[in-house]
Amino acid sequence: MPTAREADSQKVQATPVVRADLRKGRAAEQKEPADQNESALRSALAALIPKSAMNTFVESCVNTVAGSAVAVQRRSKHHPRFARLLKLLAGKKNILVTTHQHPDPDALASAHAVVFLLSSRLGKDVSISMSIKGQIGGGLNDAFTKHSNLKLAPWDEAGLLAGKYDGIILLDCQPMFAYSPLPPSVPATAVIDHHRTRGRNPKCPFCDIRTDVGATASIVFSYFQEAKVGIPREMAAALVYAIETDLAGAAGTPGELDNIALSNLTLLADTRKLYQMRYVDLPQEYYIAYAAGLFNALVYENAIISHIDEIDSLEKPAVLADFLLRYNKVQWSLVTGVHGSRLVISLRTSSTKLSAAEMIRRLIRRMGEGGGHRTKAGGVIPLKNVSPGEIERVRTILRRRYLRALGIKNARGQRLVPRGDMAKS
Ligand SMILES: [Mn+2]
Repeated sequence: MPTAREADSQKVQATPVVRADLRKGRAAEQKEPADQNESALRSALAALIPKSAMNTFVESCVNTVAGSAVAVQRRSKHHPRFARLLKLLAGKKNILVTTHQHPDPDALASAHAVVFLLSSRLGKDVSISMSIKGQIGGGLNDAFTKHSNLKLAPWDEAGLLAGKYDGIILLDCQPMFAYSPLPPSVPATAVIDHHRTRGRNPKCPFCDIRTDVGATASIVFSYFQEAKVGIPREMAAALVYAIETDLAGAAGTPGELDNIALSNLTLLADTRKLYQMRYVDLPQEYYIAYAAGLFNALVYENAIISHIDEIDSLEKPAVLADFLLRYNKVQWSLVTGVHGSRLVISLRTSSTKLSAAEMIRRLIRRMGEGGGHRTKAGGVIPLKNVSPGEIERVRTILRRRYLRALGIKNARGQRLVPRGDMAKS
């Protein structure tokens, strides 16, 4: 058992390594962060850095961050999760790493990072591939895919059914979810996720589901800490962006692990890449969806609801719901969009009285499927046909249930953007 003092010195020792990387401008590609050559580094650095107020400031920042990283590492010593996963994958020859259909940055970055991490630990003769079922939608997710240099193998449904893979890792999703890529007859070896489910955890040999964590990417970060594997700068940028976007709309509620992951990854991240991911070029459809979302938005006391038609990617209702939740008078935001022959629903809340996951269940009861977290949830309702009448019928049911669940009696909504203002130009 290390004494408190030893534990403290561990904390300090991690610092010069990070600082050295910062000075070199590249914290990546480093396989053994702490431990090695530390005293040498520390004295070299002491000689290099003249004591100034700025250095003291940087040092204290780095100390704080390194301390929290060490805490994650220490905790994982008592609950080794990644070690358990590695053990389970020993001897496997063909491993599939996958995530939900219509993946978002958290899903994509997490899967990408797990491929990297496993490749660094499993032998060369093991094939580890990342594959996504279906298309990656246009807009933000598509742009993210390009910026993060993902290598995707084509989805092989027939191979999957024929038992081509002897190990399957499912991230940011669970086998019984509507958007799971796995056929019911194909079990996952490992499930790593942060979504809430009503029932029990899925049955699988390795199950790491932490609903108090804001992003699957944060859980994956903790594996890197446990395995002491360095994170390349581009990957760190992708992971920061992934955590940020999953936390959007739930602002102010990152969990402890998210905070630690964000502060550490920010030090490592290629900031140019991160900036590119944050400010991607957007296609015209984005502006059309935003315009419709704003134009159709109705406010009922502390709840807002809006609709967009014909979406080409599932992220649009989600992005709009996040944006509408920021209206300073509301605590609930609901946006629907028509995707093929389904109505897609995104729900956001800043209220602590009722979780978004519970609300979505009430909204789509006996009509569709959905789920989510405390502050964010989503669902899909199959439409009998895509006629305006059918779409309106389902939307009316949703609105009634929404208002009833929130105890809102006044069924007359106020426009967020009055019509006159919208028409002026
Ligand atoms: Mn996620």
